[in-house]
Amino acid sequence: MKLKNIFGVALAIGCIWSCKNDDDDEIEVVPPRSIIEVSAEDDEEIVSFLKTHFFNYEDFQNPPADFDYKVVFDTIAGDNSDKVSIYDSNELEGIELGSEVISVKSSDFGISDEEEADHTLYYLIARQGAKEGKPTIGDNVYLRYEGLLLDGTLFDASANQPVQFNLSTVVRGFGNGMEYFQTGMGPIENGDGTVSYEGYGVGAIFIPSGLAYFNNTSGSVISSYSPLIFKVDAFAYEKDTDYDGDGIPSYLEDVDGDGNLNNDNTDVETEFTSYLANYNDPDDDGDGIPTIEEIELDDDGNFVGFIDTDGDGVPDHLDNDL
Ligand SMILES: [Ca+2]
Ligand SMILES: [Ca+2]
Ligand SMILES: [Ca+2]
Ligand SMILES: [Ca+2]
Repeated sequence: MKLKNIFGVALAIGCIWSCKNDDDDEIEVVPPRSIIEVSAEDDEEIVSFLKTHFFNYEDFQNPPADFDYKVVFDTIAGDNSDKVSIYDSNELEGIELGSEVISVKSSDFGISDEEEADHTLYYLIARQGAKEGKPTIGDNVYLRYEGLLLDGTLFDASANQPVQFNLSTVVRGFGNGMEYFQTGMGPIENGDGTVSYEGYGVGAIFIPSGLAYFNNTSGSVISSYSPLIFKVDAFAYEKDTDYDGDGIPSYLEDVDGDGNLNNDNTDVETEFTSYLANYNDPDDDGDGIPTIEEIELDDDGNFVGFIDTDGDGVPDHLDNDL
C-alpha cells in the first residue's frame, strides 16, 4: 500500500490557509486553529482511547505457539470488561507505556501566530527489541507499520516486508516515538527473496496532530487536527546515519536542539527553489565549500568534531563568512 501518509508535512510553503465552501458558494478563509487549544483537545482524545481500549497483552505475556506478535486493540466492554486498559498497562511486567512532552511551534506549519505548545507523545512497547541500542531521529530504519485514526480507520500500511526510510522524512511524532524502540536480529534470508527478523521491537505510537499534520490534511482519510496511531514492528536501524553524506551523523544536525531536524536550515535565505534542511544538505551554510571539508574527520572518515576557525562561536560548516 501507499507510504505517503506517514511522510512529513512539506515544509510550510504556501499551504497556510484551509478553505471551504459555505452555503453561498463563496470561499471562506478559515484561519488555522490555535495549536495550544488543539494540543489539549488531542491529549484528551488520546488519553480517552488509551483508557477505553486494551491490547492483546495476554498473548505478549504468554505467547501461543502460533502467535504473530502483532498488536491488536479492542474496547473494554462486554466479555472484555475486566481487561487492563492500555493506559494502565505500564504496570504489566515487560510492557512499557511511556510518554514524552515535546514542544511544537506553530511556525513549523507555516502559521504566523507565534504560538508554541507542549504535546504529549505516548508510546507502547509490547515487546522490546532484543538488540541493544535505539535509533535517533536522524537514523534510517527498517520496519513494518500500520496507521490508524482513533476510531480504528486504517489509513496506511506498509507491505509485509520491511520498508526503509529516514525518521526525519516521516511525521515528527513517528520519528520521536521510534527513539524508544530497540530492534531485532537480522535480516535472515528466507530463500524465497524475502527476509525476516527475530526478536524485533513491537508496539504502537500515539501522536497528537501537532506532531503530525496539524492543520493540513493527508490522503483522503486524514482530516485536519487528527491524532494518529501507528502500530510498528521495529526490525533494524542504521546507527549514526549520515543522511546527506556530509560527514556529520544526521542527529547532530539539529542546530536548535528541539528534536526536529526539519526546522534547521542554516542557508534558507539563499535557497530560492528548494528547502534543504541541514540533515539533507551537504553544504549547510551555502558557501560553496562542502560541509565534509569544513569539519574534523579521522583517517577513516568518521566524524570527530566541529571546527570554529575564526572563534566566533559558529562552526565553520554553518559560517559562510569564515
Ligand atoms: Ca531542530
Ligand atoms: Ca540548507
Ligand atoms: Ca548537512
Ligand atoms: Ca559550507
